[in-house]
Amino acid sequence: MGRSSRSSSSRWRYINPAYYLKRPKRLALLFIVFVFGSLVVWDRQTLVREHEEELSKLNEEVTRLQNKLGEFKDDKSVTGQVNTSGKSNNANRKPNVSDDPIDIQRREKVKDAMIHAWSSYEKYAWGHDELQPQTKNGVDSFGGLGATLIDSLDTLYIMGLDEQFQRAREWVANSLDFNKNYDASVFETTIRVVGGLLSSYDLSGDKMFLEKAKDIADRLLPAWNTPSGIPYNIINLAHGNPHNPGWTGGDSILADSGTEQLEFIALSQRTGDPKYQQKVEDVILELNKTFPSDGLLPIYINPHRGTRSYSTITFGAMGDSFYEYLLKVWIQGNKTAAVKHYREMWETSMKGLLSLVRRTTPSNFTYLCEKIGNSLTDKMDELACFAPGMLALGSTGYGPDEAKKFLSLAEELAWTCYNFYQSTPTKLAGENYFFNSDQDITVGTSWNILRPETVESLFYLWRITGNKTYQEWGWNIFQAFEKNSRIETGYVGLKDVNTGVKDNMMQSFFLAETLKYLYLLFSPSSVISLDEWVFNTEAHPIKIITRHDQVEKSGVSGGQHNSETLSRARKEGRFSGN
Ligand code: DMJ
Repeated sequence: MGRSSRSSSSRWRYINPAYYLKRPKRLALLFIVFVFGSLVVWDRQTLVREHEEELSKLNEEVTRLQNKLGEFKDDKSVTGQVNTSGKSNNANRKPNVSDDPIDIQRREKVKDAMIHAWSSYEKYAWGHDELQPQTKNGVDSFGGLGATLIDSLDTLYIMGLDEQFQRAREWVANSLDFNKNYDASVFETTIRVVGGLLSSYDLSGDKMFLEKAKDIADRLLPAWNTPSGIPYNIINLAHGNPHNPGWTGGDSILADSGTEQLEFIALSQRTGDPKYQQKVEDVILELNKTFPSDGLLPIYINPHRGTRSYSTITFGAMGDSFYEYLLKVWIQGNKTAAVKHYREMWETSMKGLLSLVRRTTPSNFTYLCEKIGNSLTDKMDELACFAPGMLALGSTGYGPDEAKKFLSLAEELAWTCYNFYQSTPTKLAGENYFFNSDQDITVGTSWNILRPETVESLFYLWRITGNKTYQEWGWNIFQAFEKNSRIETGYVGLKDVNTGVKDNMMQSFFLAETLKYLYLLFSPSSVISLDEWVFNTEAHPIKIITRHDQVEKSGVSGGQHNSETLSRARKEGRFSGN
């Protein structure tokens, strides 16, 4: 007993600091053991991390090689991964008649980028809205609807990433739940979720996607129940209660209210239920009642009175896609009389756009001003860089002289947008630019969040002019993303395009839009042909379905007859999914 207590007390002395203070050699020994131990642990952790990274790279490589093998087996002479027939993924690939070897190489690189972005999302943020690559976690910036997953579906499909598409499809079928007590943005949910699901349906023919699109659209629909028909911009997905954000002073935002037409018209066409189309077309009819002679609307509209509030006019944030959809609904409607008023409104707005065009000194860069009241601001958002693409796409509907004028304006604006990228040390564009006399372009807000607008325009210009310069510009932008934004665990934006300091967010539109437009920039024009498909503002291709031209023949124009036309067409069975 006495012995054991002595021996235990002698063991305790080893944890008494005084013991070591009297014995410096033992203290030194203890320190060396501690340092050595820490090194061993640290080294093991580094090895594990390196091993994990190596493994993830190997996995990506395996997926890439598997895909290559799949393509090779399917058809040695085809280029596109896309199936535009709406049946199975590997059917109906277009022959590789005029495919350039450099294009093939480049789109493989873009596909590798998609595999890297997607694998990172799968690994660290599966089912969440977006991946934060630096901290390796998911965040639910859109209410937990799997925004990146849904936004990526059609890109995966077009690139022929079949296994990834199937895994994502299973998640949508089994885990996607819209019954969320969450105040969702009607605009963001429509362009990403409704658009992504409809596009997946059009590409794959899988009815499950259509059912899901209908489910979420039904939850959004009460937002249009306002006295003017201009929708509220926020709605709770589980409980309804539509309203506008506090910071707009009760107003609805122009882009948020006029960028649901493509998706909801497509939904009516595919379900045979006119209610979706009716709601969104009424918005345009309401705006058309008092449409100004320059076709430019301020960003705030009162949903009760349908009137415009004193606010900025812009082709950038909060205005942009309203103008885009005027043109695209006309294209979606087969340019028939039933959609003539969309084209007319768009052409009016393009007259307004011309009034905002200015040129810099000394280099003569063309840009679009913003306007409030009668005064112009020499500022342009990168977001407005969708406009060159829109002008190129719309130019084909004009007579020869006007077409030439608008195409040439599109080319000038695209050159400016490309220089938004080229003018910074990282070769990535900032969020907006100012144009001061004798200084050409100066970056304002200097972050870059992986936005797509410039490559989107380069894609349209390449398709419409066939000028390879646009491919070169797109390739340079892609390389700048690879250099500055690619990290081991995905892609991130930059907090500052001057310093290259990175942020911690992989935006879902990087996979939906930026990488898709880049991939298509290096693909033959038969892959998602612009004659058969129209892209929504989140780059989700929607199949163009023939609108009945009976309205055209009777000389009646205007959407007020569309619901009648639609239900007649439904009875005649002309609105099937594909
Ligand atoms: C996307 O969500 C859409 O392109 C939208 O129209 C504008 N903003 C982002 C991309 O920048």
